[in-house]
Amino acid sequence: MNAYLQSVIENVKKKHGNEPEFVQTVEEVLSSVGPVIDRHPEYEKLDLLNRMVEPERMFTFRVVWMDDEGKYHTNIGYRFQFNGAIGPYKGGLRFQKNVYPGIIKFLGFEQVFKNALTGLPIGGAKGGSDFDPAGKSDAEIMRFCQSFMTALYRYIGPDVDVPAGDMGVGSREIGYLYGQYRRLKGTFENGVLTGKGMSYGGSLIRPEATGYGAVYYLQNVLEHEGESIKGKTIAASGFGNVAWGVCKKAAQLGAKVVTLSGPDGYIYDKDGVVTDEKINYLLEMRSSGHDKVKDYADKFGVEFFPGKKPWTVKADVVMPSAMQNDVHMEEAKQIVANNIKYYIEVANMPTTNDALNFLRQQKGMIVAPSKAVNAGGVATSALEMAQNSERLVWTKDDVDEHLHHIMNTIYKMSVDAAEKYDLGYDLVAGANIAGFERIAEAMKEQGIF
Ligand code: 2IT
Repeated sequence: MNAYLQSVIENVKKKHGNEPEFVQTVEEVLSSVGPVIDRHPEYEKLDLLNRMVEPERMFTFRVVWMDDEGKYHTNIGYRFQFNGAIGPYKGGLRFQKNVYPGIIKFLGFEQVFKNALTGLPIGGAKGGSDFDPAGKSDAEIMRFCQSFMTALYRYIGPDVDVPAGDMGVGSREIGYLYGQYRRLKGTFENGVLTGKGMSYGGSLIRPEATGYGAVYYLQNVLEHEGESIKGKTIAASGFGNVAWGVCKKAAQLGAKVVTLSGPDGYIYDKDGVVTDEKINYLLEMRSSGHDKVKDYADKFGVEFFPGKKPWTVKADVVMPSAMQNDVHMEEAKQIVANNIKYYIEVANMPTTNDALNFLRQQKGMIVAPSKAVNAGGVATSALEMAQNSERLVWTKDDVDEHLHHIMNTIYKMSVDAAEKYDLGYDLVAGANIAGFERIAEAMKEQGIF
């Protein structure tokens, strides 16, 4: 490996030993870009790699809120504005009790490359809080969001930094966050947040976009292999917004998702999550706050496997759509043993690096990386920003067509980038390189920063 590259990775390992998720994503991304560094010696002169692994700005803030009993609680809020070279910082907020700087940093770093890969003018950021939404009342969620935004509003804006949702932050939270932003600023700047409700500037298809985009990407992969999506079975994990969108688009195209998972285990539905009733029930399960996928098994009379993940199930396609590090080495071996040809990451960093490398080495297996596969979500957020600044609303078909086109382009850019550096058909390296090239050029042209 290129010596400069190696030294940057070593530095990150030394400096961030207590943030393993961040080290993991830096190693994953940078291990792809050696050929680019070799071809562009000026990148080392400009020390681009050390600059890229250091967020432009990151800050924490105190978020104090009162529960329904009048008790005070104190959480930490985060916003890491990682890289703004190609557009305003853009990325979600995650509210989850395990949030700490290493999680926000890994998500922020991934977001930079993902956003660049969309071809749209959006920089990368991430934020959130260690606030645990489980079991909180609506009023508690509202007070928390108001307090969070009171601390954050000075540092964001439609041309500065545009947060959105992630785990634990959906349209309800975005609504409360935006209400507080508007109250504090006294302006209707709704381009400051994406994932909004339709009544105040949200975009049609944004809720579905991550899952829809993932399935459009899968279609590109299947087409490359001369196969059709019709009749394919998909083993997915998770049962949140992303898995929901995957189920919905897969069903529309004649494929079926046969597994879903939660912290309590997984369900196997041999008929697939294909009817409107089943697909809509996922939304109910999510908003109930139970966080249990067993509810699905109880309602539809399918099998439930407590405490297990769905990676032993035989299917045509695997789509991990839950969270980071969902598939480890043991599970990757199981997936290979089951002769699964398509490994399509959907959640952010769902695979450990050793498992990912193992899967990539399998002959005949196609591995697609999440930063390309799930980029339809943030891309549609950028379409929401465009609609807000144009002060108009696009039709559902308009947004869906744009999304579809963007996903095809992301796929093609990834394939082309890998070919450009003689790496063959490598969707993982291609995605990293295509994103990297765009950011590197923008940083180079903008001078020292
Ligand atoms: O991981 C992601 O890309 C998101 N959570 C969506 C970010 C966004 O700004 O829509």
